[in-house]
Amino acid sequence: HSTSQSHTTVSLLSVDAQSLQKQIDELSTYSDTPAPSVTRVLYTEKDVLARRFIKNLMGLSGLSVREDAVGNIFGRWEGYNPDLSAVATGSHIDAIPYSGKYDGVVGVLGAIEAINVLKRSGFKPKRSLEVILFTSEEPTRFGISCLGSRLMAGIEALANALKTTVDGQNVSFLDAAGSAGYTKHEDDLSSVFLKKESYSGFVELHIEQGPILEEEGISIGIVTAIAAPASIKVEFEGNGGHAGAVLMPNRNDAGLAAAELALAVEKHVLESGSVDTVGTVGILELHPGAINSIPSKSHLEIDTRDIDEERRNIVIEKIHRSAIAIASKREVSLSEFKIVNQDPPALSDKSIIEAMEASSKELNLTHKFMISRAYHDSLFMARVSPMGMIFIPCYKGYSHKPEEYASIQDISNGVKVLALTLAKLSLQ
Ligand code: HGY
Ligand code: MN
Ligand code: MN
Ligand code: MN
Repeated sequence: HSTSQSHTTVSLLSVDAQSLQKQIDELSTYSDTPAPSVTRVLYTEKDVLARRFIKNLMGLSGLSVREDAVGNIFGRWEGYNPDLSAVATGSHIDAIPYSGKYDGVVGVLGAIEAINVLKRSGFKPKRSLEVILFTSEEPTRFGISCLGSRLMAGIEALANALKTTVDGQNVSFLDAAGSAGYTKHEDDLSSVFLKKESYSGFVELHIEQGPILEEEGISIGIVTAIAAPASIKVEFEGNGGHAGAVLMPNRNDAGLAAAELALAVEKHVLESGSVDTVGTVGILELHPGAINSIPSKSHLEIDTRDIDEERRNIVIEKIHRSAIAIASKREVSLSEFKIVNQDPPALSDKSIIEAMEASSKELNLTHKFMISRAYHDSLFMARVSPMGMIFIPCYKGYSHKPEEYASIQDISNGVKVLALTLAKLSLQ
């Protein structure tokens, strides 16, 4: 294996853009909502169809496919030094309700195409290369984000919690996993934990989900850090009652308590002192949900993030104090205040940043360092392997909505940077 291997000639890197676009389009049809939206939730029938589609493509690319107990899927290209820890890449294909067809997908289909690009160029990997389809990155079904990569990172608390976790229809995680062909047995969950040194590097290709690259006309984002995400579940309970008969002084309206807390979230975020602090109440449900019945129960789910972990934690503290204050003022009970996750940020690894930057330069692609405000499976892979992320522009930064779009040209640029970065890391 002469050193010429180490200079994968850039000119030999050719992306089959037409097939890649066709694959993106076909994958988007495995959806529970009509085009152009995509809804694909963990372990549902559409998710299983999409997994089959990806496993088939991995096979066509000559990758050997394995799946772990919860459905993380690995496609491996054996290197000529197979005992060395492998280099991995990958992302997710689950999609939140009424979202788009590029979030996550670009990093799975693009990763398989990056393997094809390297094979077509005659490249031979020293360290094996693996494409990972993380079983679910979105929190949609069980309220747990990055479920597959959190488990791979060896988080015991999650393995325990999953033994009793149920979804909104009271289906247990293990029954749902079993229905999709994965484990039904709780003691299999720890088998998902990655062995130490499994990977010498992990790189994820993803759309930016922000407007910067498109606005500045830059082709590639080199991610230096991923912001710190947190999510909170809150419930208020009051006496409810007849919307006509109960006079205002006699009410303890759980719905108004929720509304007031939602505005308090906005207030605490805005007073953080930084534009990098964000807060969202994306779920707000009222029970019984009848126009003429005073809400006796309300359920909110709060997402708050910041690139500064301390500043984010102060916001969580303030939200908690407001929830208690609102409950006592309105004489409702705060029946639940549960911090579902409160994760630290992750930093990309210096050597991986260098490999991504060198690859962008060799490909003559404009690039810039930036942080990721969205979280990704990379946030947890960073706990078990040096991590890096490659961003490509997306239309007006739109994401988590059907108007999400990335051009096949931008996707192809990202695939080439990924391919060249994987080649460099594989030969290290
Ligand atoms: O919400 C996120 O940051 C990710 O796109 N699921
Ligand atoms: Mn997403
Ligand atoms: Mn994503
Ligand atoms: Mn009535």
